[in-house]
Amino acid sequence: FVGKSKTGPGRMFELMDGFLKNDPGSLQKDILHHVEYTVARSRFSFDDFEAYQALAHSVRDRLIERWHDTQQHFKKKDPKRLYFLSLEFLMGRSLSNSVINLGIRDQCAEALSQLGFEYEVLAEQEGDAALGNGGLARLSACQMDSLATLDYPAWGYGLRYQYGLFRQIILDGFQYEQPDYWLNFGNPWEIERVHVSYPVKFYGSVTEEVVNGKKCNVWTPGETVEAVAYDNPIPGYGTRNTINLRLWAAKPSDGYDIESYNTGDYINAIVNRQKAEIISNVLYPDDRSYQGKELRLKQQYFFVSASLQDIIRRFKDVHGNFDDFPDKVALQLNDTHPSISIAELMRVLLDEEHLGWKKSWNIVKQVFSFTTHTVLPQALEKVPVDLFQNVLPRHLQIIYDINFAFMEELKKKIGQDYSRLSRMSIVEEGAVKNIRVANLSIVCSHTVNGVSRAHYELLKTRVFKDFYELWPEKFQYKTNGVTQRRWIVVSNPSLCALISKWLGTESWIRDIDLLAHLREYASNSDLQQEWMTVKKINKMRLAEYIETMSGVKVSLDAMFDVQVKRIHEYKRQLLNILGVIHRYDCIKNMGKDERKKVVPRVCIIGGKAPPGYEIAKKIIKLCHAVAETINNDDDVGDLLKLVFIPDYNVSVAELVIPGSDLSQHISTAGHEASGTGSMKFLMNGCLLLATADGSTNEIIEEIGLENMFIFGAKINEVPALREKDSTIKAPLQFVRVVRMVRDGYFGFKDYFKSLCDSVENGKDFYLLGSDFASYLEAQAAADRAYVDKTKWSEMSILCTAASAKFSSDRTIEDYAEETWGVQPCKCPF
Ligand code: GFP
Ligand code: GFP
Repeated sequence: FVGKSKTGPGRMFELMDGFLKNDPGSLQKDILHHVEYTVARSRFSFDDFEAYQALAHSVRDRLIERWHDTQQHFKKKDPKRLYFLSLEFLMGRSLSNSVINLGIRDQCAEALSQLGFEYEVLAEQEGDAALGNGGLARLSACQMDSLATLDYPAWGYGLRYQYGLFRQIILDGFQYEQPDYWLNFGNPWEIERVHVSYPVKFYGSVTEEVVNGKKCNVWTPGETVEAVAYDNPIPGYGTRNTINLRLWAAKPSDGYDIESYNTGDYINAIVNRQKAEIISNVLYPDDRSYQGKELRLKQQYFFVSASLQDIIRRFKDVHGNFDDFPDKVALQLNDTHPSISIAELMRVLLDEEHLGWKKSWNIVKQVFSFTTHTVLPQALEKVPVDLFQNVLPRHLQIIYDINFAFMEELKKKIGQDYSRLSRMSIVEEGAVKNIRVANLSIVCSHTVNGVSRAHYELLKTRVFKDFYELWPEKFQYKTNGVTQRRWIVVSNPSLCALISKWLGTESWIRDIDLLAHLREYASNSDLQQEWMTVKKINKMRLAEYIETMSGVKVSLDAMFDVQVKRIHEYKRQLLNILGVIHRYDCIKNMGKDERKKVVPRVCIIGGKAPPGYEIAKKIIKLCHAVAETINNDDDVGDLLKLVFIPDYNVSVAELVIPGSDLSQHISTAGHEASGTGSMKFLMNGCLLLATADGSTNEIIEEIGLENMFIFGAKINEVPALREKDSTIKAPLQFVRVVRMVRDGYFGFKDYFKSLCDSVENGKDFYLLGSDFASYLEAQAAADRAYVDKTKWSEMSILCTAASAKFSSDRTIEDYAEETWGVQPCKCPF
């Protein structure tokens, strides 16, 4: 291994005698080295956290080696690269995932045990990197893992928020938000790149000037902020390829502000500069309506401007002109959040590269692909024109020009249908004029993707119907997937070992289709027994956690029934809680003999409510109030428990999901674009109780209705049900349980009134009432199935076998082939 120069750094590599070794002895030496020189502690006295830091740095060294080789290899081969632009990445912990993907977990454990430390204990020292809200952000993280594993020449780009998603604290059953200053104790998984930084400009004005005899628009910005790169190596599994997630942090620009300094206001000049850092300070909690927020627009532009400067710089390092740009660059827009990059690329090509409108537009329309993650109209971002004009005046001009050309083209096709023209326009007219970011993304992208087949159908027939009729060829879908590395190998090691034993290979970790072979053994009683033993171990882990967090002791014989996800009315945690109240009410009214037949349940709910979402917060409080009553009722005992798991995040999910028997995915049909939680539960052999919404429809095809508990209105039935007054259809049981809440059975009568109102008196938009009876039937079917242990274990095995389709490896291969046009580029060992 020889570098460029015999006297320069290349010589150093030669002296290093190749790569770092991965045997326990070498790892131990490295850990001690980092204890002494990185953590600066004595090698004779360091605690768990310091040992974790030293271990993390030893692993990071190995990541960096691979990362270097991968980047060099990509440089040499110059393949078409995929750039994944996303405002959110929910990475969780890095240590556990890295040691698995590098194949050094057991060696690390051995090295540590000789030093007197336990690997599992150290892994718990790491905090989560929670740079995202929910499904969308965790999907980005899963997709990065698949991109690396499948050797795609990909980069992720995003923002390095100083504060991740808020921490949820529960006091007296109410949610409180606490800032998550996740960088407090340093972050060994990132590499600060002081030399990789770009100026990002805001505000100012645009003037028309003549440059070299040509009329040009010249933007004179009013503020410049520096974007500094922080690189996060993402290792693939079973490959040397290690790709990069580059996150930008805002720093004050180095430029000299003569005016402020001349006026003598030195201190204020510095304080003002510091304000630049605000841009990358905080992640917006998902309240699904960002309208009018200047900081959010600045965050979006900040990260795409820096990313595009970096991407164009890398391209220009090798290419003399832009002709090959679309053959070398694919830009993926993860939802509308990075869509301002369309106008930014146009601006760079027009104003800085002077390619002219036609040529620039021709490039732009070939490089962007857009994936939308929602069906909710209120979640489609709009930016007030006034705000745009102030923050990004030149970009607004460009968007107007794009829209003008689009409207002209459209008129030629559809004539003077003004209502359709106005619906499709990128500019929304009205009391407040807005830019419709989704329309901009569709007009300028070559491909628009949905995240499940059902989502795609809704995009075609409802959300983007006008656009689909105009450009049917643009629309595709890639059903979401999750990575089996994180969701089985890391989070459920016992199940991982069992699967490998029965399949006779570990290859399924890379080649997920092999998992389907588990079907062949689903009815084998030996496997069933081992399978249920693994489940029990995981349930024990979860039960211990529940006791620590909530003080509630739960029985391992009970069915663990889980719903964990962001709290939202459409996800219907309220339906779940009302179902629990019904179960409680039934038990209370039973005789002794009848009670003997009850299947014991532990109902587990977890998730964060967006800080400004009042109803979601009331749902959390209701859950606690009901739990308080049930869990303290000796009459009920182990037959029913309700627990709320606070501060749900990726590492909590890694504990909860393997220990679940049943999980609920019960959104009102037509509201969940895909859903990915269900896939993680499926992989872990957990049965699903669900509505036929989002990707569940495809899960049904893989596993069969007989192995699931499906209930409720179908997507196409929902609009008609809403037309009718849904309360008319609500069954008596529903009226009764809502009445219990209204009447103060669980206390807080006045506080819960608006929650009850939201599902009664003709206001039950999410159809809890009309789905209630079939929900209870599905729950009863789950109880019956749980009693037959043999049947239940067979169904559980079939769930894992059926999860093969829902690996993000499949999703990424489909994107690479059908949307991005990128090929694997494998770095040699
Ligand atoms: C990348 C990395 C650099 C690294 C080079 C060469 O550069 O840090 O030195 O690869 O390995 F970011 P670009 O692809 O950004 O040019
Ligand atoms: C959103 C959608 C989900 C979808 C994910 C990933 O998740 O249906 O599965 O994106 O595509 F709502 P949340 O961010 O809302 O959790």
